[in-house]
Amino acid sequence: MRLLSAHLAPEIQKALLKDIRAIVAKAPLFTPTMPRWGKPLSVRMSNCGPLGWLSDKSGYRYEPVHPVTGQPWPAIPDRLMQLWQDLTGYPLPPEACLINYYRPDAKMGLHVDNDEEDFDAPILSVSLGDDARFRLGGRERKDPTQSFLLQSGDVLLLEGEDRLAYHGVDKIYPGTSTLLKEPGRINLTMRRVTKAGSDTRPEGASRD
Ligand code: MD3
Ligand code: FE
Repeated sequence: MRLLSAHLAPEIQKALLKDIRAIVAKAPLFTPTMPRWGKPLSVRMSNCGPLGWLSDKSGYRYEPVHPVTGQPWPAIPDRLMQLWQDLTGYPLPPEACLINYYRPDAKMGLHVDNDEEDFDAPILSVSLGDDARFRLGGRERKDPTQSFLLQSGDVLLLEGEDRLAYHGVDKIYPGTSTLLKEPGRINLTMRRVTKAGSDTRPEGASRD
């Protein structure tokens, strides 16, 4: 894991927030639920990009359309595409940018991100708004964990071994940032989902 503290200047954070507001106006935040029993998660979500992550009674998965509006997800903002390019150097663009919205009482339990096909691609995450206590463990749930503070403007790059590590968000510290109008936190997580552009190319097309 590479934590780039205060990577995004306040003006950039504001511009990014404006981009996210425009996305959420078209693709409203929804409340995902746990697979099978349908217990709501405390984090609300939306997405941008060709694919969006969601969770409902049928399970965790990526979908090309919003679960409520049935519309395609809005495009990933150029400045996020650029950030992916600059920081990951990965040859393929991200396909999904998950938008997590945490009110002060929201948290995210320890989990692994493994609904993607491409585990070789890194994950890039951006934090906006109030501080959060983030926990990173190992490949197994019982492995020891370490806690970090994530602050507005921080960028996290997950690659290699940490790509499949357990992680979660234990706590939001309301009132620690003035970026958002209300107490809370936004996290953006960019991911490559499919291997080598299988979604956008005709069957059997050459990649070079
Ligand atoms: C470490 N989000 O959306 S972002 C998620 O702050 C998620 O909203 C958290 O976990 C949040 O899945 C953490 C940083 C992050 C993202 C993916 C990871 C850390 C990760 C994948 C592996 C290990
Ligand atoms: Fe995660």
